[in-house]
Amino acid sequence: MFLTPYSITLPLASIVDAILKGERWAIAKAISILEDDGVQAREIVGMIFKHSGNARVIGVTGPAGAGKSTLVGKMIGAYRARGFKVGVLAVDPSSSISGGAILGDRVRMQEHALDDGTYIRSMASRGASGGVSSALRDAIRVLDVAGFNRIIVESVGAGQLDVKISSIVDVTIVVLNPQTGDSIQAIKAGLTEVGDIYVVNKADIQGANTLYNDIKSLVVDGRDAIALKTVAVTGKGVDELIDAVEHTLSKKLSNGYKEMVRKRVESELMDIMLSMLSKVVQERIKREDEEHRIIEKVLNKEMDPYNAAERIVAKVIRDE
Ligand SMILES: Nc1nc2c(ncn2[C@@H]2O[C@H](COP(=O)(O)OP(=O)(O)OP(=O)(O)O)[C@@H](O)[C@H]2O)c(=O)[nH]1
Ligand SMILES: [Mg+2]
Repeated sequence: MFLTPYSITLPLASIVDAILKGERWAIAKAISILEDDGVQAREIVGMIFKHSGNARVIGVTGPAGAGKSTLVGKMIGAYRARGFKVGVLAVDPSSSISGGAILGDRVRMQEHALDDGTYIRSMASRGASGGVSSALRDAIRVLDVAGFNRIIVESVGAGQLDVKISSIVDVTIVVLNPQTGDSIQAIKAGLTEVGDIYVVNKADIQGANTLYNDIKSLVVDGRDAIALKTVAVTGKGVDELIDAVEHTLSKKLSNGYKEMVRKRVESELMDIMLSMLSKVVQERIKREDEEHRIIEKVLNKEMDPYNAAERIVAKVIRDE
């Protein structure tokens, strides 16, 4: 069935068998392979894809230091108490610079590290040529087929990624805190449209009520969203948060879910196609330069950049 050499196919197939049995070593191995983004990654996806689609995925995003990891740690406990198996993927934009954030997340979530119904993993947002979105979508699939029925994705709201997350997950939680003027930050970072649930964390700190009221009036009112207050360090408000997530999930499932999933598939295909095309175009521009000195022609003003680009695109389309 697989056209790859036997020596590669066999271990992958046994990794996939082990994933389907929920074995942790296999999950870890598979996600590492996905991060490397080679042929093996595609083969794994090919083998698990038909089994996927059972888990519900919850995105937790928001500015750095808002308390996302602490909150996710408490959410794990609350979901475990309700009998769910919980997978956590922490997408970590800073890990290419230092391992500090990963370590911090592990510490905050470590009380669950030995629990069989919990799997926690940090993913670097660098690397994969399809961008973090593809590796993340596939890592979610791995946890999904391994039997985790609630998967939480933590990402720092540091730009594009947080907005993208909302097109990958089922429910998006935006976490803000009163320490850093977060209502303005949220508005600036484009977080006002992506959230289903807005959490004002650190409700034990002065300014939480003001932020909560601002978020309610600026972001939530008039939209189909929920605002909540939590104290992640103590777990206060976390049960209400889980209730809100589950309420939002069942509402979405009964109304417009098919359309949402359809859009999600479309956006995944776009990501994959653009990444494939980008490789083709990169190779092509190299070849055009070698064969026709195309870059030099633009440099020498023999051709304008649009003309040059158009010529290359035309050749790519005609597959010359
Ligand atoms: N007072 C108070 N501090 C909190 C609360 N929740 C989290 N913190 C503290 O806020 C700091 C940041 O918490 P994290 O959970 O690491 O925040 P984060 O949003 O995951 O941070 P990044 O992943 O770095 O963006 C830690 O020192 C926490 O102990 C809370 O409810 N109240
Ligand atoms: Mg964190």
